[in-house]
Amino acid sequence: MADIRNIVILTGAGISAESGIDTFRDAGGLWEQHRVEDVATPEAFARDPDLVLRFYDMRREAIQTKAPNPAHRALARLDREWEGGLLIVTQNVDDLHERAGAERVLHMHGEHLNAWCTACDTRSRWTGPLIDRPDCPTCGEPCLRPDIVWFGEMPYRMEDIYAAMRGAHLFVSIGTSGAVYPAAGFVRDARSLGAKTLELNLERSQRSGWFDETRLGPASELVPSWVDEVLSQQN
Ligand code: BV8
Repeated sequence: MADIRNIVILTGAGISAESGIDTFRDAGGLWEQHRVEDVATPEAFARDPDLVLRFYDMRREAIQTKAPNPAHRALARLDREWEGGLLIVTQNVDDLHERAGAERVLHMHGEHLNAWCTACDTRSRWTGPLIDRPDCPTCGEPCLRPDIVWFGEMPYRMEDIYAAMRGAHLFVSIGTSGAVYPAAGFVRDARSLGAKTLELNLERSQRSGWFDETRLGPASELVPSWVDEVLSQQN
C-alpha cells in the first residue's frame, strides 16, 4: 500500500442492495420487472413517455425512503480521511453516497433527484413526480425528463473519469456485475495505465478475471474492513 496515493473507486447497484434498493440483474431485479428497452432508452421515452416517467417517479420516491448502509459510510470515512487522490465513480442514480457524507463522488449515469429540461438544458433538484409534466423552474416549459443516462446515451464526465484513472495507483470495483459499458471496461483501462485492481463483490462478476484480487461477500462487511486496512497503512 505504501506506494498507493491516488484511488479510483467504481460502485454499482450491489453497494445499495443492503439499503433495500433493487439491483438490476439479480433475481427479482429491475430488469426482470421491466424490459430495459421499454423504460431506459431515448426511444422508449419517445414512444411511451408516461411508462418511462412512471418508472422513474416510482424509483425516485423509493430511494427517499432508504438509508445509506455501512459500505456507503465506510467510503464517506475514506473520503474524509484519505490524504491522497480519491474519486468515487458511481453507476448508481441514488444519493446514498452523498447522504453518507461522501463528497468526491461522480454520477456517470445521472441522478434520480435531478430533472433535466430538454428546452433550456438546465438541471434542477427534483424530489417529486414528473408524470404531470411540471414546468421547468428555469424556463417555464413543461419539458422535464429524468436526469438519467439511458442506453445509447453518452455517460457523463467521461473525460474527468479518464483523467482520474490516468493518475490512479489503485482501482477498486464494488457491487457491480460488469455488464454495462463503458463502466465495465474501466478495470482494463486502469490496468493498462499501471494501477493495481481490486474487486469487492457478493459473487464473481463478468470481469473478475481482469482484477489482481477479488474478495467475495456483502459490501456492508467487505468495504468497512478494506477501508480500515487502507487508512491503517496511510503513512
Ligand atoms: C454508451 C441508468 C455511447 C438507468 C444505466 C460495448 C460492448 C457491448 C455493449 C456496449 C458497448 N458499448 C456500449 C454498449 C451499449 C450499452 C451496454 O453496455 N449494453 C450492455 C447491456 C451490453 N452501453 C450504453 O448504452 C452506454 N452508453 O455506450 O454510449 C458511448 C460510446 C463511447 C464511449 C462512451 C459512450 C450507457 C449505459 C448506461 C445506461 N444506464 N443506468 C437506470 O438506472 O435506470 S446502466 C445501469 O445498469 C446501472 O447504472 C449500471 O451501470 C448497470 C447495472 O449494473 P450493476 O450496477 O452492476 O448492477 P447489476 O444488478 O447488474 O449487478 C449487481 C452486482 O452487485 C452483482 O454482481 C451482484 O453480485 C452484486 N451484489 C448484489 N448484492 C450485493 C452485491 N455486491 C456486494 N454486496 C451486496 N450486498
